[in-house]
Amino acid sequence: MRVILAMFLGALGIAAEVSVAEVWSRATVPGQEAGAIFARITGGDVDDRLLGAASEAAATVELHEHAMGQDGVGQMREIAGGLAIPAGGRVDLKPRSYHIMLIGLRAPLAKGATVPVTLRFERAGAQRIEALVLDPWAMAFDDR
Ligand SMILES: [Cu+2]
Repeated sequence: MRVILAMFLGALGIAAEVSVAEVWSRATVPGQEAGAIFARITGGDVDDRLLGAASEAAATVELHEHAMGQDGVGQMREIAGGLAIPAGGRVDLKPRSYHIMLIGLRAPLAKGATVPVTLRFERAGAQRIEALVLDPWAMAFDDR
């Protein structure tokens, strides 16, 4: 079915682009000034790359990855050069892995609210998405 659809779209000259689903974040607790956004990204017909993100919800927005430090403590750092999204592949932004970091939240994130974010892809361009705010301890989109 997937192949047939690809052929059909190909015949129309329409390329399947990157798609983003299950976009979520966590409600903040008092005093918390940073948040993270998670999502499932599915590659399109061609290799692409997530270069960055922007949101009016925070002063600074960065693409982060999680790494284990030499002391065994998890650390976050900015992804240099963006995140590869292979054609037909799937990349999950999830806790303790890749995420979009919101630094300097302009307002607390309340459960049930949505956070607008614009993702910038190398080939697919800008994609506006909305993250659903879940519980502060949520570990996946289904934790509701
Ligand atoms: Cu981070």
